[in-house]
Amino acid sequence: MARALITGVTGQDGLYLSELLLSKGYEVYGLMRGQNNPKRALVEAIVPDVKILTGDLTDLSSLIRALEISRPDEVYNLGAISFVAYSWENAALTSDVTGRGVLNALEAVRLYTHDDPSKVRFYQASSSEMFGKVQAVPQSENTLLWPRSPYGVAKVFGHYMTINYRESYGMHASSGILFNHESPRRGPEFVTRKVSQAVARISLGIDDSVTLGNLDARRDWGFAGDYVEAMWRMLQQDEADDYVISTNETHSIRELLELAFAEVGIDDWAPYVKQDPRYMRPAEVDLLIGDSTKARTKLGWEPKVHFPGLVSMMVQSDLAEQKKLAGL
Ligand code: NAP
Ligand code: F7E
Repeated sequence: MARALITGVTGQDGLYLSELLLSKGYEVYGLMRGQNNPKRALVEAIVPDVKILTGDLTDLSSLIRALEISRPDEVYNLGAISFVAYSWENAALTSDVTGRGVLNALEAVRLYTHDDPSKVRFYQASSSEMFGKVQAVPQSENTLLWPRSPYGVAKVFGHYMTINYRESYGMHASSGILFNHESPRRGPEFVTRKVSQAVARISLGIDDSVTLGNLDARRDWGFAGDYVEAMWRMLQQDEADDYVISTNETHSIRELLELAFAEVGIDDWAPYVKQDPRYMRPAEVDLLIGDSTKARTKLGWEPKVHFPGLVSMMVQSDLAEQKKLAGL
């Protein structure tokens, strides 16, 4: 039975990846931080077969301990402070967790496998935020990185450190440069979920508006369930490498609003949407659109869910959840 250790198991991707690996017969260990993590119950409810270990990406010895207990064939490093807006307000903490945490995870694997670092395969959750002020359209593995936030800068550090450990120690370390991916499990602080939740509440008469920031930003949005499949496929390759994972389509926040409100029968969303500078960012990533040709060719991966289906899935899920909460 193959064994996997996932950091960030309480997050959106950690849950989908746990489900995928369990369905493939893996023994799955999940690293969880904190002495009484409020998301523990969620993990236990959704993926009860995951074995939970405590540890923190800022604590090297906790990572080594987790490796010693789980003895994994594959490590998926999904743990991070992942909210871009928050990263300006907590830049040092974001650098420690999202950046230096990757070095800790790589170093833990190197120390744990001192005789042969290639015996544990390693996945790093890199991000399209590394492209920031984009230097090419669309963005591929060869596009120059120009991060625009402390989060993006920390991800660039982790990305190059992963490549460096591969080149220095022969580690089977791959980096997935994933574009935005969403789902009903997305945190409510991210724009897609903020909109799907608000639309559900507005259509049920619970709220009358939603307040957002920049409506003109464009993102390449895919479905998280599809993207974790790409992570797994990367670690099944003979050679470790870096791959862009994207739908190769871009849409604006305005298009997101149009589709989300249309899902509940509202054609004109404008009366329900307010804007507030507090949701604007000090430096914006205006346009992201990926070129995932390499992943499609080498990994045989492609997204199954496209933007309209994703928005519909999220709004319908929030409608069901909000109805339940309101006792409707
Ligand atoms: P998420 O829902 O925000 O999950 C982040 C996870 O990291 C949570 O389980 C969180 O645990 C954990 N974490 C935070 N600080 C930690 C620490 N100090 N030590 C150990 N774990 C810690 O993020 P996601 O959307 O699933 O994304 C997974 C990974 O992919 C992240 O690295 C993210 O940056 C990256 N990524 C995401 C996207 C996307 O569009 N979703 C795109 C590209 C890359 P708590 O629950 O305890 O906070
Ligand atoms: O913002 C605009 C905002 O917070 C998307 C993370 O998973 O994907 C995610 O980062 C866009 C931005 O995601 C609001 O200015 C407008 O242009 O949903 P988001 P993100 O910043 O793209 C990347 C790939 C990651 O790696 C990250 O971990 O939406 N926007 N109004 C807003 N965004 C938010 N959150 N809230 C608003 O009210």
